[in-house]
Amino acid sequence: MATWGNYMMQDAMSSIMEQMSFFHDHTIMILIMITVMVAYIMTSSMINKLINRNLMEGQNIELIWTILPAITLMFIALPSLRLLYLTDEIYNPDMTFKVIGHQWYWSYEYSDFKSIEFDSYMKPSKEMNSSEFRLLDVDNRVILPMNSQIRVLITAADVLHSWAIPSLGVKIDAIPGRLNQGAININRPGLMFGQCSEICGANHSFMPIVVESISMNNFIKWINES
Ligand SMILES: [Cu+2]
Repeated sequence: MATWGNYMMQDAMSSIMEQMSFFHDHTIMILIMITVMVAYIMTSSMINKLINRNLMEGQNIELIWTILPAITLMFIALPSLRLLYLTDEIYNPDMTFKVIGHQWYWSYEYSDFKSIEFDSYMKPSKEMNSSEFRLLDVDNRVILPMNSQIRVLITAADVLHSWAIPSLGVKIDAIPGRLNQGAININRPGLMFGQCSEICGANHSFMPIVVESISMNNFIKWINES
């Protein structure tokens, strides 16, 4: 990753996250327009000498400045709701895998095939090679096939955790005694990094998540070999 890449979010790896980025940009554009307008009105009303101390009300202008913000809010609320429901939608999944949060590591189960189970711990800095990210890489990555609908079932064994991967637009709480569900559809091969996002104890910062998406053929090969 380039120097600037270290300061930025990973690019979207799923269409849901792509939509979230678009929505973010759309909302920021509206915010910029409002900020510019308010700044202009504030400076101009400080500078000019247009004063009328008999002015008590103006029905028309009041109607306009009540309705315009309401319409502006609709332009944010409607796409936001669309995105909310898209994120929540579970299509017919091709496969399911399970995530269990522990203090302080993740464990994964693939029980659709033979029952594959493994723990995923953060790699200690001493054992890293130069292509890996400190505090972010794990010993056992989650391997998933790309271009397929995947269901994630998430729970925790001890305390609250949260399985979060920004580039997939996924952040689902891992709650003891509860099973949460999420949907993933990764649209290209690569690595997705994430971290536990619920303060879960002393080593909360040291239970990262790495998802590796590969082609379906390679995924089947991986399943057969593990
Ligand atoms: Cu945690």
